[in-house]
Formats: sequence, structure tokens, C-alpha cells
Amino acid sequence: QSVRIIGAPTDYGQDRRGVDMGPSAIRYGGLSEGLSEAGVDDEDAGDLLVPRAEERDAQYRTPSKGKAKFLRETEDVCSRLATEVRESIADGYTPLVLGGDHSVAIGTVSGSAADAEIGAIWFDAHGDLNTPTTTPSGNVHGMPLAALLGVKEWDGVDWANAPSLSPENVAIVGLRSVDDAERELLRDSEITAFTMSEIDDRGLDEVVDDALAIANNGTEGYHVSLDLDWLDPTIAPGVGTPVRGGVDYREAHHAMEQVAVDGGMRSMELVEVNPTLDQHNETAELAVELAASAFGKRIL
Ligand code: DIR
Ligand code: MN
Ligand code: MN
Ligand code: MN
Repeated sequence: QSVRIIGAPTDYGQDRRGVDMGPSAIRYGGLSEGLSEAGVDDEDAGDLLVPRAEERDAQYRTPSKGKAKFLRETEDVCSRLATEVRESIADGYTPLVLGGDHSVAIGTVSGSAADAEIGAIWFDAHGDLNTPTTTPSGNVHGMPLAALLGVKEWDGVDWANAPSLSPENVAIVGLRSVDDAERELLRDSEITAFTMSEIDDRGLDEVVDDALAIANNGTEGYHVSLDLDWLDPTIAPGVGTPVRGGVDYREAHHAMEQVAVDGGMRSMELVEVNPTLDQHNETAELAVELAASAFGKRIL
């Protein structure tokens, strides 16, 4: 297996600046070594060119749809990212995208879904199901899953290749912070959300088995979106929107090992690593370790 690393150093999608340094932090955290330990070849395509928020005119900072901030910049990055991801898969690679805030998922997933029906497993504390209308923050990192599903206000957003995903093939794992509009959407849709309470009840192993079955059902593989705020902030402090009560180190590794054993992962992304909020780059290093497990690293 060959992996192509693509950096998407954005911070348009959230307020805590510094997440644009995620790709550097993850590479510096030993990504290439981690992937060789997993027995995969890696090729680094470098980072997409992402203009600084500061160099953009005020007209671009103004929401272009509802309350979504930097939507034009996000569109520009996501369109280019989608092309890179699509081409990587066509070239026989598994793309590994390094964010950047979670808005980059709109690009990653639309690229991954461009030539195939895919599912998605969303490892996240949040639902990421807001729209430019329902968003409480204006931050697009709280909206990518809704965009990819073609939810109402996101309908016709063609740069999201919307819809790229079918709700019945989407599983959110580790949910514990939900806005009212997201709760409503989840109630009315076929998306499966495995909350932390369900994980406490049934164990993560069983929940991830279910998530894999959902993502695989009738698809040609699935995307793994790993928002580092999925993890408990005690082990992943370097994120902009930490939420207490996340999964622990061993649970997380086991989940990624389940993904590797399953073998159906078509693309992956590691998002929301913010080294300015981190302790000695430990969140980036954890992202590396988890990616290595997802790509098949074993103890023996
Ligand atoms: C919140 C936070 N639901 C929002 N979302 C985050 O701004 O829409 N997603 N942090 O990762
Ligand atoms: Mn999150
Ligand atoms: Mn198991
Ligand atoms: Mn997220």
C-alpha cells in the first residue's frame, strides 16, 4: 500500500488561530517514520498554497452564504484539495490529508467520492452538521458533514460535489457536543451517531464494528475523518474546541486497528491539530501514532 500525504494548512474554519500549522506539526511529529513502521510507502505531495486570512480583503471575510465565515477561501482550498485527493486515488495511492481545520473535509471527501460510492466514519466530539443558517459560530469547521450530505442550505454547493455521502453510510463516533439544530437533523436523518454514552455502555470495539458495517454497506470503501478533539483533552490538548469525556489512548488505538483489519479505508484525514495550544507537540504525535495504527502498524 502507498500513501500520499497532502497538507491543507487552513485556519479559515475556526476562531482559534494556529491550526494552519497542523501539517508541519504532524510531519515533525514523525509521520513518515510512523507510516514506514506501519509497512506502507509514503510520498509527500507537500502543502496546498493557502493564503493567510490577513491578506484577504474584507469582502472575502464577509459571509457569502448565511453566516459562514471565509466561505470563498474554503471553497477555493476545498476545490483544489478535492482534485488532489481524486488524482491520488486514481494514481493508486491512499490519500492522507493533514489539516487544517475540519472544513477541509469538504474537499477531501468530495475528492474521495468523485469516482465511487463511499461511506464515512467521522471520529469527532462534534456532529459537524451545521449549515450557514444554523451555525452558532459562523465557523465552517462545524459544518462539513452537512455540506457533504447536501443538507438544505448546503444544497447545490457544487464544490462540495454535494451530496458526496449518503446518510445511511455515515457514522459519527464519539459524539458529545451537539447544537440544537444538529440534534434535530440527527433525529430526522439516517445518519448514525454513536455518542460517548453509547460507547460507555457498549464499548468502543463493538461501536466501531457497527460503524464499519454502516460505512461498508453497499459502498466501495469509506473515508476516515479523524478530528483530534475526538480524544480526551488530557491526551490531546492541542485542539481549538476541546470537550471533556473523550476516548482514551488505548480505545483510540484499538479503533484504528479495527479500521486497518477491515481494510476498506479509501482516504483518511487528520484535522484540528493546533500546535499553539499543544503541550510539546503531543497531539500531533498522537495523530501520527493513530494514523500508523489505521494503516496497519502492529505491536508484534
Ligand atoms: C460548534 C463547534 N458545533 C460550531 N463545532 C466544532 O461552531 O458549529 N466542530 N468544534 O469540530
Ligand atoms: Mn470536533
Ligand atoms: Mn475487536
Ligand atoms: Mn470536526
